[in-house]
Amino acid sequence: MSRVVVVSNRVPDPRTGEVAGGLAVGVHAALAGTGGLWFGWSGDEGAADESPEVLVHEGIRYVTLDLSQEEIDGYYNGFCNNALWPLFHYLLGFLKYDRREFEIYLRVNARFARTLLPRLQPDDIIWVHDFHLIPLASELRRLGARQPIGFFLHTPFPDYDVLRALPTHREMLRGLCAYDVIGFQTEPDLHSFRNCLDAADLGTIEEADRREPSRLRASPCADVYPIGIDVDDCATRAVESVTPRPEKTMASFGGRALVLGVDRLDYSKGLPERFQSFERLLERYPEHVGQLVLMQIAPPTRQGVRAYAEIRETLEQLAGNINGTYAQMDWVPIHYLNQGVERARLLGIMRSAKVGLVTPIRDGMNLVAKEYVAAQDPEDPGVLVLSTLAGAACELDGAVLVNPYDLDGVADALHQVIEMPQAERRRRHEAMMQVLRRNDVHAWANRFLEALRGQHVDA
Ligand code: ADQ
Repeated sequence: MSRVVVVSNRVPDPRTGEVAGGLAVGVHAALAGTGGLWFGWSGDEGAADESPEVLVHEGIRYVTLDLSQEEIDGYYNGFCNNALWPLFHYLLGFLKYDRREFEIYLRVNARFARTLLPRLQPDDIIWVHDFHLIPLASELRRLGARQPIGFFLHTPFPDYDVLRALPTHREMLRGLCAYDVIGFQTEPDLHSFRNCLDAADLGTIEEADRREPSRLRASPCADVYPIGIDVDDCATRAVESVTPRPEKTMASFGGRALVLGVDRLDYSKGLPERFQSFERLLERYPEHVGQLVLMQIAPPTRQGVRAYAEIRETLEQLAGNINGTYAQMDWVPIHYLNQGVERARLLGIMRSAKVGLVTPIRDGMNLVAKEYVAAQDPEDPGVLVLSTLAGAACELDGAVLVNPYDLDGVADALHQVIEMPQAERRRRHEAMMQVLRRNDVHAWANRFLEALRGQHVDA
């Protein structure tokens, strides 16, 4: 079977033991099966001309590059996180475009291609992840790579009227069209992509094709591949870790019902609106005052980007104000933790929470929603309150769906689910578990790789 080569912005360090997150789990299984290669940024700063570090761990070859400070600023903090991230999340108010950063983004992609090319074997299949690496396929093709190259976008893909706010949107679309297979999280993302191709009228792609000696194509094979989780792993870890630690956590809340939010600290996750909705709940349904605790776990990320420092400040102020207004001697409404939590412990806390509150204002999928469901006790499950603007809402119709901008609507939903009868909670949970098992992370990776293998010239 062809070797799988995965390329992603960051590559996890296998020496730390923990393979975090859904992407890493799915990709890891696919790589382990074929003695694969995982290529990307080490996460460290270093001279741009240094050769990559190679580490072989359990049959997988990890090849990582350092980036120079200029590259980190221009490519990662700059074009990726100041332009593409807000653009793809429909949040144009956060969009910052700088032509120099775009050029550095292209340069980093070209450097990735040059470093990767000599390490490729003719019958490899190459799976590229996320918006950081959109131009990688065309760079590899320019250098003569003929292997099938696939791309999976973890974020949403925006409608054309949003996409065209980016001055270089045509270059980005052209970059995507150099892939053989493109995967999106949901049908609406795929639909937007197709509309964008039509609207941008990329006839010029074909011209480019004729000039390229390689196999650039005008219409890549695009489809929906919703990312999933390792359901049994989540459930097992949740059960194992629920005693004794989260019991202690619960004891510290005096046995009160827990409403739980778990997110990277990111402005797309709807955290200020979430805190305000909780405040609205206490205002409009005073019977919950002193009875419910909102625990929000949100470790800081992308600290080199200004908007992330700002969201952190906003949240600290909001939590302070709400706690200041409502706190009692032995109770504070919002327990806000600005830190990561070890995975097993996190799943244990999820299992102890009566409500999983997942209300991004835009999200490609949202794995926390899926992990929360998998972590529940099937006999007495908690309820997932989920934003209609998360990709996960396309699959998890057993959740109570809310619009995160509608603070009263979220407050009403919280009030409703706290009293939800056990039979209804079980029915909803069972329906969602069926979806999670059908579309788990292994099914996701296998389906994508199968499509990619089908593109092999000799297949
Ligand atoms: P993210 O935006 O990072 O991912 P998400 O899908 O929720 O969002 O995945 C986060 C992962 O990190 C989850 O596995 C979660 O358990 C973990 N995590 C979050 N907060 C944590 C904390 N405080 N401590 C420890 N672990 C924590 C991007 C896209 C998503 C898409 C994924 C996968 O933005 O829409 O679902 O990729 O495709």
